[in-house]
Amino acid sequence: MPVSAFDLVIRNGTVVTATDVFKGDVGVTRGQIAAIGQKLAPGREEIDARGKLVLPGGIDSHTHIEQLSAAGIMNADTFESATRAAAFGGTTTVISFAAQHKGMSLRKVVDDYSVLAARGAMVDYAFHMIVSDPTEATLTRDLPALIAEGHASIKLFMTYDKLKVEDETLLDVLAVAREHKALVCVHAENHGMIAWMGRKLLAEGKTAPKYHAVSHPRASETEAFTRLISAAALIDQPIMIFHVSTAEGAAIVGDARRQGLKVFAETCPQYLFLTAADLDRPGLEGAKFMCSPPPRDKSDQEALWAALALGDLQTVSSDHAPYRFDASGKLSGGPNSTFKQIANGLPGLETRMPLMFDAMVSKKRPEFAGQALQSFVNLTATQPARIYNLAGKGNIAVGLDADIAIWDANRRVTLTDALMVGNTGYTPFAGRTVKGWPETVLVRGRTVARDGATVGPPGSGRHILRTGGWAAEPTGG
Ligand code: DUC
Ligand code: ZN
Ligand code: ZN
Repeated sequence: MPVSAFDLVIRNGTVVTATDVFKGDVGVTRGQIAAIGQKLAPGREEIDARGKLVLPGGIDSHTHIEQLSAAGIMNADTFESATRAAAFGGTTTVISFAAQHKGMSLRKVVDDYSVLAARGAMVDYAFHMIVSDPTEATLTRDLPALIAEGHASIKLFMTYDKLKVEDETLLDVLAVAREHKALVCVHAENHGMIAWMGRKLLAEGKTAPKYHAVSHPRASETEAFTRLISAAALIDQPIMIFHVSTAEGAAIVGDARRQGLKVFAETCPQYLFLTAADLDRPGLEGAKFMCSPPPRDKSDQEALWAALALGDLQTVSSDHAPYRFDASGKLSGGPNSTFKQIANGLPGLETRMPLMFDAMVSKKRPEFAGQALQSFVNLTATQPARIYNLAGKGNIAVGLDADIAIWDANRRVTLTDALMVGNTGYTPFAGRTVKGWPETVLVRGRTVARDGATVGPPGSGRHILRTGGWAAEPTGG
């Protein structure tokens, strides 16, 4: 019996990184990439990737999993079902939230989510800590200790009654993050404008889901971005602005970056593929497309694609926030719910990678001409790994974790509710046919999904601690 040089060899594929595309073999030993080259020695296991693309697994850096909303509605996914959806869709690492609500100890919140994830996750994971109750103990005891332990990012909300922080508190948290080296991610919308618009619309009897989009005026994004960036600049603290939805928002981020400010930003498939018109459906059907901020217009989609290509926006996450279209989720307020009573959020973990691949690689978005595959990898894996300090992740290189998705670039798949493997029961992207699908997905060299079947097992995901604080030097144009 010849001695196998590797545990696994992925042979004869076209390997894609954020910078290169080349034909070759990838050898994996003990979960890590041990060699990349031609005609590698045999592995104990071999995958024939001839005619296929060998890409880094996706990193979805903004997902809500097993999380209770501020309104008390549990989202539809457990760590098991959400990470099954991730694996199915080519994502091998997720960052979800340890969500503090008022009165909760942040330490206990992180401990509790860690237990849930350790039990259920079948891909690797990390947490952003949502801080909604920045008490003295949270700021001076729990946050410094938790950041030092590897939870190197904080999430703040500038809107939502029960979550929002006011300007002074925002600065308190930014200052703690600066001292202890954490990145601060922010849901930046102007609360007053949204609340005022909501009251006005309801008073006029405008209650349908489509008014959700009207109630989040474009200015609510631009005002909050500007205020947030000013606050972060005041104390020189890096920030990540979540889910940019408007052309103006993207422009504000771009301007800030050109001034040298440490501002990063993401957008999500719902802002690239949906518009506010999707919320305008009979009855409450439009609730399936309700997220905050809302999808905008075609011209915003174009501006967001341009901003991604320019590097003004550096990542595309799903903002997976799944609520079933029934009384346990979207319709918990009953059949006559107003848009204000409907949980905000969309499922997106399993469709993010295929939608982006289809648009960038198969349909050849012109912004990425000549660099489509590398740009796809960069936006969905390499940049999130860098920005969030996910060591060992986001690329195909010797010494990194063998988190790999083997794509069939020619496979056409129609997205349907029935195809989805998460717990939400629907996809807002139903009816679209995408070209390109991740057929085999590996986490640290272990197959977690193959040909549409996920194999897990739950609990096999590893917690990626980001010790050393936030010290990334991301690129991004
Ligand atoms: N909006 C949020 O603020 N969070 C989750 C999803 C959403 O739509
Ligand atoms: Zn948000
Ligand atoms: Zn979110």
